[in-house]
Amino acid sequence: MMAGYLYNDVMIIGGGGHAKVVVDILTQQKTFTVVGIIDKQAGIGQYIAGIPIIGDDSSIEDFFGKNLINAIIAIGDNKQRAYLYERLRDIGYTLVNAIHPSAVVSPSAQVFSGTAIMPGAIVNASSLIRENVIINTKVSIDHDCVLLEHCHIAPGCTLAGGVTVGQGTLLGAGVTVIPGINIGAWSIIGAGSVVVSPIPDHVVAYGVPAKIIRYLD
Ligand code: JB2
Repeated sequence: MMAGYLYNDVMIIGGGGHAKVVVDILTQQKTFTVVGIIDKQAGIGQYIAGIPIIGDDSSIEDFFGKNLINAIIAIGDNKQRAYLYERLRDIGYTLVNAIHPSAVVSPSAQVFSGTAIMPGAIVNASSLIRENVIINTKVSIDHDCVLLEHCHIAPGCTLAGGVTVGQGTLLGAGVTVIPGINIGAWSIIGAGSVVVSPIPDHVVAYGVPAKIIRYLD
């Protein structure tokens, strides 16, 4: 990588399937130039989606300020993404958003840093999307929803108005949530579930209607 940094250069942390989509989005968004990927397994000299691997996590501190100031974490696992987000933020990196041009984000919605919004997603009026969230392909988030840090809304989910999703929670593909429901932190809602009543923190719930199946440690 060349010496010196540019304010519109960005590196991606994670080089798997999710990173390929984030590369795609950032390329089409045209706000940032993706200059490299930091991956735990892939080595320097390899390419992911045409982007070179520039190091592993031990290089993250070294790059800051000398080569790079912008980053985005592209790892689906919510705990790992949360850990890396806090590490990069504490170093001083600016965590950027990757928002696909086909996503519809209301001007009255607020999207915090490090969030990825995938093709065909909709974020409607007055919704609040906190840091390091994934709003995956063709998700629909209606008005006044609150998505807290590090949660992941998997492809095809539909959240009606006024739904809250807690920190680090995963809504599996195709989950539907009726209006005004609160879903707690670090829970998992199984694919295809229909959530019609509140879900607490640290549980696995699924079904139609969704029921608590087990508690997580
Ligand atoms: O701590 C880490 C770390 N942990 C995993 N640091 C760094 N720098 N890289 C890490 N990785 C890397 O993330 C792995 O070495 C691997 O290259 C990548 C994870 O790839 P995978 O394809 O297994 O998962 P993903 O996170 O890209 O995608 C998951 O989540 C998406 C949202 C999949 O479930 C996808 O299907 C899903 N769309």
